[in-house]
Amino acid sequence: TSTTSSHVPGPVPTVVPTPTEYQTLGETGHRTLWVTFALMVLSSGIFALLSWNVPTSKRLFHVITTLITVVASLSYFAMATGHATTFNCSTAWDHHKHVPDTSHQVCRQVFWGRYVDWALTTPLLLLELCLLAGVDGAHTLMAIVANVIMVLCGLFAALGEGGNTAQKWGWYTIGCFSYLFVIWHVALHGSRTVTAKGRGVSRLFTGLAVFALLLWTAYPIIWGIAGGARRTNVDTEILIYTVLDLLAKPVFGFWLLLSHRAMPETNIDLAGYWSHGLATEG
Ligand code: RET
Repeated sequence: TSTTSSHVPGPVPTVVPTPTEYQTLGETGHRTLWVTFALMVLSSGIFALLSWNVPTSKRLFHVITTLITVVASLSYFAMATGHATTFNCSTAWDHHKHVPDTSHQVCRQVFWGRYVDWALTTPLLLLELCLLAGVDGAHTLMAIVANVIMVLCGLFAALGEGGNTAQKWGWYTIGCFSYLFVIWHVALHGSRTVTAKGRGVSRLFTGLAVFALLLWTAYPIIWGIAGGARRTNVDTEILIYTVLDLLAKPVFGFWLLLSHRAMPETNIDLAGYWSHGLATEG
């Protein structure tokens, strides 16, 4: 009387579904996205109008500034209509005991459209600062590429494994190093070259650069608290980024364009480059 164990009925394994908590935007966040979209469109229109009586050869700053808010308008339109967003799910985290909380998982809404926006607009903002200060092409290019790497690191951190993983905080750390490289390049080379442009341009550059430095530094801090550690809700995250985006794009843009208009020495002669490209040496 031998029985084969494979025929002995055993307990049927039951799969207990892990409850999921969705962290998604609410009515406030949704409205904020639409209002920001409207303000970005309005700013783009005003920036375009400001170049009305300016000859094309002197419109460089107008063109770049307008492009920045146009890109932001597109990104906010996408986010407000529910595009450019996904959910990043992971086991919950117990903030008191500092251990994973396996009782449920958390799926948080991530707006990856922001990173597309930043990847295009932050290089343009840097380009404006570098052009204003007269930073050479080599250092401008390095700052811009490091800046794109910084934004991509943020995107990988946001879309990679959720929870408190080495992957997420690893990407974040690499992004922060890239950011330090950007600051170092623009501040060091900008402050060196701008002095040749006189006191007026120096003061304008210093004002804009310090304003940008303070604002930009807030982004990785907010990212760490909201997107990274998930300690704020999605609506609060949207509100804070909106305030920062409005200061970093339209307010920065108005400051630059209105000062530029009053200061002929900020004009940059790109006429030859525009029409003929760069000449060879010798
Ligand atoms: C991330 C995460 C990775 C580390 C660092 C970041 C910095 C982001 C910055 C964004 C600036 C955005 C601006 C938008 C303009 O409207 C990507 C958050 C350092 C500096 C100025």
